[in-house]
Amino acid sequence: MTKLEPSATANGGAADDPSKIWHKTACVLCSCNCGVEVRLDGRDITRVKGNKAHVGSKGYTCEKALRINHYQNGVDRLSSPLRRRADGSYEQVDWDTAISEVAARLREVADAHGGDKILYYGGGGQGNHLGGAYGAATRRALGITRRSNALAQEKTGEAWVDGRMVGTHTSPDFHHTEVGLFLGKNPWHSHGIPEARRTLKALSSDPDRALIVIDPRRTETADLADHFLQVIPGTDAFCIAALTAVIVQDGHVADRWIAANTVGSEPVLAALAEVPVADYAARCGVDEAELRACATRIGQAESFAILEDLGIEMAPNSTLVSYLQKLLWALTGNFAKAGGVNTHSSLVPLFSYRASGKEPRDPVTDSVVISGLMQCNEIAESVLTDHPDRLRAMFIESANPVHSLADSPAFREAMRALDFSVVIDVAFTETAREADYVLPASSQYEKVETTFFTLEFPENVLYVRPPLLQPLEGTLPEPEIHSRLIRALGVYDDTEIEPLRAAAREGRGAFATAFAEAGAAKPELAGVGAAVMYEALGPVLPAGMAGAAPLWFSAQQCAMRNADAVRAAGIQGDDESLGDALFDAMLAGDDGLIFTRHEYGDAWSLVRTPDLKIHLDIPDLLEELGELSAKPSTYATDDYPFILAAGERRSFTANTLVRDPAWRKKDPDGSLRMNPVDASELGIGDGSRVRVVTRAGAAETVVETTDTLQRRHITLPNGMGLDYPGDDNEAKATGVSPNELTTADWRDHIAGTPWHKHVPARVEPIPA
Ligand SMILES: Nc1nc2c(c(=O)[nH]1)N[C@H]1C(S)=C(S)[C@@H](COP(=O)(O)OP(=O)(O)OC[C@H]3O[C@@H](n4cnc5c(=O)[nH]c(N)nc54)[C@H](O)[C@@H]3O)O[C@H]1N2
Ligand SMILES: Nc1nc2c(c(=O)[nH]1)N[C@H]1C(S)=C(S)[C@@H](COP(=O)(O)OP(=O)(O)OC[C@H]3O[C@@H](n4cnc5c(=O)[nH]c(N)nc54)[C@H](O)[C@@H]3O)O[C@H]1N2
Ligand code: SF4
Ligand SMILES: [Mo]
Repeated sequence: MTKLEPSATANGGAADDPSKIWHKTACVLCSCNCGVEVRLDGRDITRVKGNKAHVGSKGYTCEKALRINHYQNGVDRLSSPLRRRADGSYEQVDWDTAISEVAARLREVADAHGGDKILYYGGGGQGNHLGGAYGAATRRALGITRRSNALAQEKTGEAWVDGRMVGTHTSPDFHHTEVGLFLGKNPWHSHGIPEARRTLKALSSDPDRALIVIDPRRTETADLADHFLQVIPGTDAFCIAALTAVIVQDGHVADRWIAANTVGSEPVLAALAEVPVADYAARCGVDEAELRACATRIGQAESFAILEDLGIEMAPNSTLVSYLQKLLWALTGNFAKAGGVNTHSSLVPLFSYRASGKEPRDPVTDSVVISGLMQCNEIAESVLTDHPDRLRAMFIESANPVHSLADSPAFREAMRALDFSVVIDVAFTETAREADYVLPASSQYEKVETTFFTLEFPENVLYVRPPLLQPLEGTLPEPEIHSRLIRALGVYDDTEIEPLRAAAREGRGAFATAFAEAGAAKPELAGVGAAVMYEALGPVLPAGMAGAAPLWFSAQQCAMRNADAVRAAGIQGDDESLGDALFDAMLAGDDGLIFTRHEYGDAWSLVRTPDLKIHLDIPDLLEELGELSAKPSTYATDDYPFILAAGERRSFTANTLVRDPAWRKKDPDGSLRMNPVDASELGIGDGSRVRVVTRAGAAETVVETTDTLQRRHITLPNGMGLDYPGDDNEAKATGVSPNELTTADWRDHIAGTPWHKHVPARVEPIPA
C-alpha cells in the first residue's frame, strides 16, 4: 500500500522525507468540505491544517478536521465483501462472487415484482457525491424508480415551499448581508455556511449589521447575537408568523417591488394582517417589544438573509415555518441582491422541482414524493405492509438508515423482512449488520471525490479532490463497484465499450460524438452513462481521476445553462469548447474552483416558475396559518413533561462518519443536557446516570447541566450510540442512539419530516 504521487504543492525541501510533504484535500465531516492540507505517515493522516489557497474555505477549519484520521483508519473499516449466512453471521466472499450474486438477486426481485419495488437509499454523504452519480446508473439498469436519502427527513419541506415560490433552490448571502437570521440553526457547531465562525463574528461585531438567532437554547451562535429570540421549543410558527405580521402591519412591505416581481400577494397580506402579534409573542415565549424590534430591524435593513435548519425542519409546523420565513425575505424585497436570498447555479442540482407544483404520490402511502425522494419516515412501513406495491428490496449506499432514520427497531425489522438488501459502505455499520450483502467501499481519501453542495451565489465553488492514498486492500471505489454490477446485469460488455475507449483516445470531440451516437442507438447505454464514461473516458483522464469521468457530462450541461457565468469565472471557450474547458479546470485545480460567477440580477434568470415571478400565495399553508392559534404550543404531557431534542450538533459530532469514540475530545459520553433547576428537582446533577424514556423506548445516559437550556428542554447529541470494537474486539456502543427513542409517525403532515427536535420524554434518575 503506497501513497499516490504527492500533488504539486509548496513542500520546500520535504521531498526526501515523505512525512514532511503537505498534500491538499478536504475535510469530509460536514457539507462545507473545507480545503485542508495534510501530512501522512504511511496510511495515517498525522497533521491537518487549513488550505489558505482554497477558494471556498480560505484556510478556515474547525476542530473536527484535525481528527479526520479517525474516519480514514477506523478499525471497523470493511476490507472484504460480506455475505450473510442463514444464522445472521457473515462470511467473506471474493469480489467476483459478490458482484455476480448481488446482480442476480437484484435482477430476481426486479423480474418477479418490478424494479419499482426496490428502494435505492443514500448515494452520498457530507463529502462524497460521486457514488450517487454511479448509483443512478445502477438504478436505471434495474428499473429502480423509488429512491430516498437523508434530505427527505430534513430539507424536503423547505424544497416543497421553494418549488412553489421560486421553482428552484434558494440560498442566503450572509457574507454581504446587513441583517442575518438563523432559525433553528447553530452554525457555530454545525457550520453549513462557508467560514461559519468568521462569518458569524463579522456580522456580530459590526455595529452597522445585526445577527438574529431564533432558538430555544442559548447556543454558541445565540451568544453572538444582537437579537436572540429564545422561543419555547416547537413554537416557531407563532414567532415567525408574528415577525412577518409586524412587517405587514407596520408598513415594512416593499410594495413596489412586490407589485413588479411577485404574484399572489393579496391573500398573503390579508392573512398576515389578521395575525395577533401580542398573543403569538406570548405563545412563543418572546417579549413582544423585542420581537417588534427585531421585525423593524429586518424591515429597515438594506439587505436581509435567513437560513433555517433542523431546529424548525424537525419540529412542529415545519413546512408552515419554512413558508413563513420565506415570506419574510420575499415581502421585504430581499431577492436578487447582495446580502439577500438568491437562486444559484449548480453543477448537479441537489433537488429537483416540478414547474407544475404537482408532485407525484407514493403508490403505497399516497404521500407526496418531493424532489423524487420517498419520505424517509414511511420507508419501514412501506416494507412492513401487505400492499401489492410494497418494497421488496433495498440498495443502500453511503448511508446508515438503521441509525439515522426514526424508529431504528422498525427499520431493522423492515430490512429483515425484505427479499434482498445490499449495503455499500466503508465501515461495518448498524445498517450493514442487517444486510444480505455488504460491499466495502474505498474511503473518501482513497478515490477521487467531490460534492454537489454547490449552493453559493454569486460565486459558486466546486472542489474535485484527487485521491490521497491507494484504496485499502479489498475495497473498491464506487465507480468500479457500479460498473461491475452493470456489466453483471448484462447492460453492456467490452464490444460496446472498446469503440468508445478508442474514440476517447482520439480526443474529447470524438468521444462526445461516439457517446451520443451509442446512446441514441441503444438508450440503455445512455441510462448507465456514468458507468460508460468511467469505463471509456476514465482511462484517458489524469492518474487517479477516472472516477470523475461523469463530471465531463455535468460540465457540458452546466456550461450550456450558465455560459456567461462560467466565462465570468475565468473559464475560456466558445459554445463548443466551454464545457470541456470547465471539466479540465475542475480536474486541474487543487484549491477548489469558482465555476460560476454571477451578477446579482442573474438570480432572476435562474427562477423557474412558469411566469418567472415569485409566487407568494400557497393556499394550503395560508389556511394552516389561519388555524394556527388552535394548535398546541407544546406536546409535553404529564407523563412526558420534557421536550427532548434528539440529535443536537456538538463540537464532536459528525453524523455517523466517525465511529471511533476516541475521536471525541469533549463530551466523551454524549451526555444528556438539562437545565440545572430541573436536575436539582430530580435530585441529580452533573455526572448522574439517568434513564430517558419516550413513547418509543428508553435509554440510559449521563447528565450534564447547563443554563443554556430552558426548563423542561433536554438534548442528546446526534451520531452517538455507534457500535465500535473495544479492546476485547467486541462491538460496544458509546452514548445514546437517538432513533431508539423516536417514532416514525411523529412528523410533518406534508413533507413527512420527523419531529426529532420535539420528542416528549421523561427523565428517571438511576440510583448510584
Ligand atoms: N458538528 C456537527 N456539524 C454538523 C453535523 C454534525 O453531525 N455535527 N451534521 C451536519 C448535518 S447533516 C446537518 S443537517 C446540519 C444541521 O445543523 P443544525 O440544524 O444547526 O443542527 P442541530 O444542532 O441539530 O439543530 C440546530 C438548532 O436547533 C435548535 N432547536 C431545537 N428545537 C428547536 C425549536 O423548536 N425551534 C428552534 N427555532 N430551534 C430549535 C437547537 O437548539 C439547535 O441549536 O449540521 C451539519 N453539521
Ligand atoms: N434523531 C435524529 N436522527 C437524525 C438526525 C437528528 O438530528 N436526530 N439528523 C439527521 C440528518 S440531518 C442526517 S443528514 C442524517 C445522516 O444520516 P445518514 O444519511 O445515514 O448518513 P451519515 O451518518 O452521514 O452516514 C454516512 C454513511 O456513509 C459511510 N461512508 C463514509 N464514506 C463513505 C464512502 O466514501 N463511500 C460509502 N459507500 N460510504 C461511506 C459512513 O460510514 C456512514 O455509514 O441523520 C439524520 N438522523
Ligand atoms: S467539520 Fe466542516 S467546518 Fe469543520 S473543518 Fe470539516 S468541513 Fe470544515
Ligand atoms: Mo443533515
